[in-house]
Amino acid sequence: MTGRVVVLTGGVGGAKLVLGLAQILSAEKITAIVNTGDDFQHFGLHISPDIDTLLYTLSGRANIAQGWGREGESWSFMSALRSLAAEDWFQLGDGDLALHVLRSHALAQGHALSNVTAGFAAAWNLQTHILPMSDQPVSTILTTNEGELGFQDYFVRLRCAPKVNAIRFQGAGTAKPAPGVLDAILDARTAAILIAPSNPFLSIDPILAVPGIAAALSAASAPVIAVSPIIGGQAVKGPTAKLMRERGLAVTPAAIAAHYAGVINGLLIDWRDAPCDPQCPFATADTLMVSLADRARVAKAALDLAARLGAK
Ligand code: FO1
Repeated sequence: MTGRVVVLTGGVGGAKLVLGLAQILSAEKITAIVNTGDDFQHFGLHISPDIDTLLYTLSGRANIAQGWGREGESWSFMSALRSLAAEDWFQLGDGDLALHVLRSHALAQGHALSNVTAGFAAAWNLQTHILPMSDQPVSTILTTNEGELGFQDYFVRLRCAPKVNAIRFQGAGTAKPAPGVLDAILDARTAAILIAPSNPFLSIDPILAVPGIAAALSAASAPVIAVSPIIGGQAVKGPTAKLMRERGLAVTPAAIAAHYAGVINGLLIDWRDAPCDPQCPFATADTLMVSLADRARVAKAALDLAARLGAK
């Protein structure tokens, strides 16, 4: 695979696939377009969880078991916060705080999120291009049986318990793709565009909601391949299957393919869900990613499917 690869990603599942790609490609050939719908203002800090998960994962700093934050983190900030009777449902580790403080400071000075993110990546010698989907704020808002909730309230404070009736991406209408996003998608050297096995509704849909991105995916010569987030009728982690059931969808690769209809050219499904006809070109693999070798295997299987389909 000599071409460049673009991957749309959010959350821990997405970071795993990007790390897998980095095992089989030189990192500077990878451009990650990262969901920022989870971004969150907390105590005056701008937190970008999906960007930070990717920075930590690619730099070997991630707390892999936890799925977010840093390995070996300390929590004196949180214990001091609790001593002051402040809300403590959202854990901010001492090292993690450095990203949030520096990002908040830079944004307050008028720097763009994409520039701040590139600065962090450079500081940690990461060659992978990590682009937020937009430099403008786009906030995932969930309409639930417990009212309207911001993403982190739903995901962390309420542990995804509320029943979700609708999801919207506040600010998407006036947001623009961040610098480099459309160029990477439309670059003739891009051989494959992957949609990571992130939550389609909460991590990928916000990216597709940024005006111009879905159209660029359709116009790109590179095939768009999604990696199914479903394994054996379940989601590996997080509320994907619960959200599908709440939408009256079967928890199957065919439902994933239908959700991405018009955007993807192929779907990589897990062998545990076969036989299944996702009504689109597909390949089957073991998509469970536990080890680093697993991550590389899934990345390779997705690129092989892209190569099989060839340029559009
Ligand atoms: N997830 C949790 O379940 N509990 C937390 O306290 C928590 C804190 C946190 C702090 C910074 C950060 O970047 C992510 C954090 N996350 C936490 C994970 C976060 O909610 C998710 O990574 C994404 O928003 C969804 O993938």
